[in-house]
Amino acid sequence: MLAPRLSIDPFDEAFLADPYAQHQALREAGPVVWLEPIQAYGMARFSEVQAGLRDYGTFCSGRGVGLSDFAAETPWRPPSLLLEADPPLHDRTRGLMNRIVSWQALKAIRPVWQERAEALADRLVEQRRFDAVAELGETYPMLVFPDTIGVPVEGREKLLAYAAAVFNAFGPRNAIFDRGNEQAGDAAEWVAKACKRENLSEGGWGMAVYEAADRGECSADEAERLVRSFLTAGVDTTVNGIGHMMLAFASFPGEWQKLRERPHLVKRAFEESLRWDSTVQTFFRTTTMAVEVGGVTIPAGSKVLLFLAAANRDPRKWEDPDRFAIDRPLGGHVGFGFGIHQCLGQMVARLEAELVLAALLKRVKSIRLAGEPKRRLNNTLHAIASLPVEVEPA
Ligand code: PQS
Repeated sequence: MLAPRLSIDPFDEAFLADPYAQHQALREAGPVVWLEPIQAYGMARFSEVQAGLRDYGTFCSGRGVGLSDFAAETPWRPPSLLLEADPPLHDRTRGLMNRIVSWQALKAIRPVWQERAEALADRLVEQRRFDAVAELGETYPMLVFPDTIGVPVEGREKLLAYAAAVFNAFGPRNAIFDRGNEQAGDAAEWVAKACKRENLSEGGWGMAVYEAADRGECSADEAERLVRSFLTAGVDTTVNGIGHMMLAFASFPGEWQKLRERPHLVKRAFEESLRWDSTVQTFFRTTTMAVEVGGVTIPAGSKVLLFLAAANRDPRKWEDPDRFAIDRPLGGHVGFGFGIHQCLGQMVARLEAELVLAALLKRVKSIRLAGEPKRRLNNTLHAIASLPVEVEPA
């Protein structure tokens, strides 16, 4: 059977501005669709997305997780040794990184991260009105994450523009990609320098990668590129994760009341906000062989776009999926992906969100939108440029 052919372009500006409006059409068309404008397959139902992520042998990452096929085109930057790698290479580098982003490492940073969350919450609640993206979503990760990696202070604000450009590069070479590159300016050079051993501080996670190289776990060149992974994936993702968590509470005020009564739901609230609005909207895989999905044969060497965010609102999986409900039964969303590539930084993201949310919860009686949220279009991330909120102190 052939896949239904759709004229939906998941990277045009209307789609990116409101992807949720079009996810239903993608899911309803079938388990696999052919997306004419990008000449690639797509899967938007939970069960097929999860199965595709599980089957890394058929749906590989080594040919890139963007639209560009590394077997046919030169990658936009040297491929990530994690994200854009398959086993066995992937498992070696991922094992090394897992030992750095460990439970013990997180336990060690928690007190300092908590102190910074409390201080920031004090200030914002005193202000009453603030931009939950510029003054919280961006400020908090920038207060904690770059120090933990150990990058220079001078110029570190470039991390945001760099990440935005990389995430754009997973899509087509559209106007959003060009704009992102322009705005990044010399950010890629700054990041390349920051990844070098001599520019990383002692005791940081960046230096820890080089220490793994000293023990023979990887080469020095690989270490440099693995530090780049921290710097690429670690900021813009949590910026928008925290941003959407705040948007969720501002949009569903009853959930804040619920959380005030049941503060043990803090961690679940963040998971639910990721399900409700997944920062990472999509990723591609490439088929290594012909594969049948729901009666449709996808030929070998095809790009397949996995709609993580659509899967996270698939009514086949979730009851009342458009509702943000912090006490919904745990369901195993795919906002952090699934399988061998599942987010390396998920514990970091969870810790940041938990500390921010807990700090606000102690101080805030209610949250409301104080203006129109503004979106920032990105080919991979669902991103917010500005989110004016007003809080009522407890
Ligand atoms: C890298 C790893 C992960 C890397 C979008 C992108 C990523 C989540 C959402 C990402 C980007 C880069 N993660 O290893 O360089």
